[in-house]
Amino acid sequence: MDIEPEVLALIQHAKRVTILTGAGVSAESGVATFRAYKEETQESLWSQYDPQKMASIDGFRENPNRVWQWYQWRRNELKNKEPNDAHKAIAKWQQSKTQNVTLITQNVDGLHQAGGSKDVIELHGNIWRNHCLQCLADYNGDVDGVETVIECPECGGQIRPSVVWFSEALPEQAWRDAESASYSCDLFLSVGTSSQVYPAAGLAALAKSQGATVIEVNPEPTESSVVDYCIEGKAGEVFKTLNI
Ligand code: BV8
Ligand code: ZN
Repeated sequence: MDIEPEVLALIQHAKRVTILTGAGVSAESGVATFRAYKEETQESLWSQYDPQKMASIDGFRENPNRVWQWYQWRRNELKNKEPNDAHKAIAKWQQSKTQNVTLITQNVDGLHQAGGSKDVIELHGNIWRNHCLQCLADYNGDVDGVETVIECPECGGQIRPSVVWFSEALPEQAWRDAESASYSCDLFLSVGTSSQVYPAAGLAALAKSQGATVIEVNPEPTESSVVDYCIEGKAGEVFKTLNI
């Protein structure tokens, strides 16, 4: 795949790079994305389940065990998944001495960390962590194979996955860090996201508003109106070509 020289130059000469990743960056690791990706007629995760039921506080309150089991299924799906070339290339880029690179992810799979990234701004939490819905205490017990909601040892409440559900606020510190990284970059790279979920999808517009160039990496351009350039390709292949 070839990348236009002008785009390549923008990426190589940027001083402060902010990267926002979505489910597409894990697609080449074999992880289902949330919305069907036409070319691969990949089974879309959400199409099997109603997201408002599964990834929402109302869904959990209505049927805690069903939501808990969906997350246990997803954790099982993730167990044998490895970071791909995109995760590894981004981790290497973050070590750059000449460019300041900040990584923000909407993903909850932990594959950026597995690929070597140290500082990851996790806007939507992390599927490998759990906490109590009622008293918010972290729960560090082993949940492998546990099929029903665990009772909180601190308060008797319900243990839930530490991900951000629809209509829940994003973690304050993560959102502040993501906003400031978007306000202060000269290049905003949106990788493998359909840019449909807010407020994460609004970060590119924040970056654009202060003069950053917005580049998207996606096999199919999204409707995002703030994108300056789209590198049409799979994240792993694009980052391999970029060789940064
Ligand atoms: C909040 C964690 C308020 C859980 C997730 C109407 C209009 C605007 C907004 C709203 C609205 N109604 C409601 C809202 C708000 C809502 C929202 O945005 N809804 C959307 C659907 C309209 N947002 C919220 O509820 C957020 N909270 O607003 O709170 C508030 C404020 C203060 C106080 C209290 C409350 C919370 C949103 C977080 C939800 N949690 N995940 C879990 O994972 O189970 S979201 C979920 O979607 C994932 O995190 C995922 O990352 C995220 C976004 O999806 P993408 O990552 O983009 O994935 P997708 O499949 O869509 O796209 C993949 C892309 O990759 C595609 O473009 C594809 O082409 C591409 N691709 C495929 N293969 C490759 C590739 N790209 C590169 N390489 C490849 N190989
Ligand atoms: Zn508790």
